Amino acid sequence: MTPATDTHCPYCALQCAMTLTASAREPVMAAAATATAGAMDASDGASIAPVTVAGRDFPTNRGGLCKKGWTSAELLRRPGRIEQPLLRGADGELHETDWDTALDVVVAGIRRTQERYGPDAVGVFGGGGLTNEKAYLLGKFARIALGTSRIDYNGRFCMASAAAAGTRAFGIDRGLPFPLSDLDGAATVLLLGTNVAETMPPFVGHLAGAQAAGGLIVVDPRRTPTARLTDDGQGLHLQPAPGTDLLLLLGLTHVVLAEGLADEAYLANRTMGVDALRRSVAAWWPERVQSETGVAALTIRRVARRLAAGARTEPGTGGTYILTGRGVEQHVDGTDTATAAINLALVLGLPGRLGSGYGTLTGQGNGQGGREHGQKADQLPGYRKITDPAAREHVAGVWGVPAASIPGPGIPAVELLQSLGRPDGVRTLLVHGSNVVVSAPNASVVRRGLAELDLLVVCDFFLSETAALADVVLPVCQWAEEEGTMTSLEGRVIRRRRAIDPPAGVRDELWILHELARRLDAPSTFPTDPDTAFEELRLASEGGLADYSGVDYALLDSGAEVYWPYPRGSAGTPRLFADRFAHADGRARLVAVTPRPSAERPARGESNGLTLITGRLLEHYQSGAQTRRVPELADAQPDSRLRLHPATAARLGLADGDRVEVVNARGAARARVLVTRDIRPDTAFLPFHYPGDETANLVTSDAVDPVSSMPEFKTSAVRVRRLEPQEAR
Ligand SMILES: Nc1nc2c(c(=O)[nH]1)N[C@H]1C(S)=C(S)[C@@H](COP(=O)(O)OP(=O)(O)OC[C@H]3O[C@@H](n4cnc5c(=O)[nH]c(N)nc54)[C@H](O)[C@@H]3O)O[C@H]1N2
Ligand SMILES: Nc1nc2c(c(=O)[nH]1)N[C@H]1C(S)=C(S)[C@@H](COP(=O)(O)OP(=O)(O)OC[C@H]3O[C@@H](n4cnc5c(=O)[nH]c(N)nc54)[C@H](O)[C@@H]3O)O[C@H]1N2
Ligand SMILES: [Mo]
Repeated sequence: MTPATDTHCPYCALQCAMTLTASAREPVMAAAATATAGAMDASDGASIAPVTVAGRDFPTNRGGLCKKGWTSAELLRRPGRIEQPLLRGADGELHETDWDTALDVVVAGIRRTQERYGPDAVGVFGGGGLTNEKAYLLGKFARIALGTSRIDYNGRFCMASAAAAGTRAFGIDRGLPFPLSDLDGAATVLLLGTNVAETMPPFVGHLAGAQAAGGLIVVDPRRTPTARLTDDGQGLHLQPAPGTDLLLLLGLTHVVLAEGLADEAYLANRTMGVDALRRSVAAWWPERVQSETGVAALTIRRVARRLAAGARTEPGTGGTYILTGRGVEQHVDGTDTATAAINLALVLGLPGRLGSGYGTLTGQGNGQGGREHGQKADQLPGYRKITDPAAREHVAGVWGVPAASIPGPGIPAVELLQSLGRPDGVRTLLVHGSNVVVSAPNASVVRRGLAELDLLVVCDFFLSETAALADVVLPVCQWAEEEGTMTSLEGRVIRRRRAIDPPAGVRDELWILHELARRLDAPSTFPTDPDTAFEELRLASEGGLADYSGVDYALLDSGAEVYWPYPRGSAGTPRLFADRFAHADGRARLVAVTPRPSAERPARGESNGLTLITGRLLEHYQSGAQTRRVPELADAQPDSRLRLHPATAARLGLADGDRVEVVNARGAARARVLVTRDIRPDTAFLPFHYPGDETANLVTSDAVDPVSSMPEFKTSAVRVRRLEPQEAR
């Protein structure tokens, strides 16, 4: 038995602590505990070391894990793992090759594209699941090994609007500016557009205090498992029409101001812009908001008073928190909606107050760290702006290159994907940690663009739907095979630990970047070991907003609680904003926002026009590239189910289990009907975890928020059409 390894879950930003135990060559025990993986793997039978997962006590998950966490080790040795580089041959198929050949093909392709079309014709698409070390070096690789500005990542689909709103209001973007366990003492928690009971199950434990106090308030067009936590007097579920949260928030802020519930001293001392804010909410009285959102005026008043009551308790006891998720952010006005939530929190005086606050729930495993260290189009490490001359000088100094050699800002993810294959667009694309064929909006455009590329290179451990289209697939280490750091949704920096050896033909992504940079005669260094990479990241981040300069592996390994900003010589920052916000004058900005119409409301006169919202199921993670390969998870949710209200199903003549197509001008996604009372009659819901003709993103819009460039995943105008038996599979 090898010793147990303490690490964290590979999936979401909660980063639940777990212990992995790998045992060498154990006898296969049929139907071994579900948390023991590998035992049932027939393909390479005896060579498989079963890895056992156990929840570990930690302030966020307190020993708990969800179904995905418990089964995560299954993926370490599934059949289908890519164990050698793959190269598309003249026959159009992918064939195994050796590393030298694969890397030479990649470098020759990059050179060809650069010579013909210039450096910006080579693009890089990163991911919020990459460790800090990999995300940092990917940004560096793009800028100085490829010399391209064309790098962005899937966090643009995920956190960009909340990040933009946080930066605009507070001057800094850390999803939760307080430790998650602070929520335990709250009497009131307003959850806007987040379904934590399915997306971060162990999070629910932190809501117990608010539930017991009758103060959990969930805003979701669906009666989700999270909304059901409010049953039996434990709180309230508000079920607005999709995309109307901004109005609801204006209404709540209106009531707080109109009823004298605002923290006027806080507004005067700690904020700017209150006069414009007052004017902007003046006309949004509750009855008017009711007619737009469907939430009763009485309820709006009740919620505003409840939020304010918590805001006026002794600091640290029975406070109020306002938290947002993708449900309110993935809209064309997502930044403004998150801003409206921040405005409400500021008017109540919550941010920076002990035991109260505002936050957004970061999604991907390293969604927080992944948006700090330079894989974003407009960014350099340490959350620096790539347009800021001082930032460029600093980072160029660390890299040992002239500042002028660092390209300027690139283009955001959706625009980058729209440019694929165009003469003036990206013609060679390197993908690290995203399955865009399934997860990007308006997916058929992305599929066409990928097919037009001169060269597509995908690093992955499975043949994801995107990797399956690649010219070169480079197999990389999985979470339990690599070392590094992740930054959780709390802004807490944690260690990812190697528990087992990767398969012999698989390489660490740092090694791949190093080898490509070397072959491209890149300046500077591309360290292959994560510790050295982190040492460089520390220096590059020093003095930036996301300053990690006081953090090192020894500190992290000591078990210390490490929250950024952590400047050298400091003790880190578990709680932000106690005395000041990050703007130069220390004040938060109230930014007046107004609703904007969306093209995705159902067309009038359309008899079965519905608003489609998309989101997540407990059992699947994102594009499903990983979880669809875990039998227990795939069996539980084998195919895409369209949630429809019974009245809507009856109107459309549809019954549970019917095969349908969800259609609009962009495309069609297939699903089976699931009739449920847990959704509004004007709304339908599809999970986005499925490939092929079940891909929900075949109908979503690639319209983006003007501030954050985040796409509108959460509202699409659709019709539903029954598939005739001969059409159904
Ligand atoms: N099981 C599982 N867990 C995950 C993930 C996963 O794929 N699967 N992904 C991780 C990642 S990257 C992320 S970003 C998080 C996302 O975590 P969440 O934000 O919790 O997830 P979603 O399901 O995308 O959206 C949340 C809710 O928003 C609601 N919603 C849709 N439209 C609206 C609207 O207009 N207004 C309001 N108020 N609500 C609306 C949906 O009904 C849905 O229940 O989850 C993380 N955890
Ligand atoms: N309709 C709709 N679409 C959505 C959303 C929605 O709510 N509705 N949500 C959006 C959101 S919030 C997000 S975050 C995106 C996520 O969607 P994607 O960006 O597609 O994320 P994943 O499915 O996690 O894809 C990650 C891929 O990278 C691989 N991978 C994992 N770790 C690593 C690594 O360390 N290195 C490399 N090279 N590969 C790795 C995995 O095997 C997988 O194939 O989807 C977005 N798309
Ligand atoms: Mo996400």
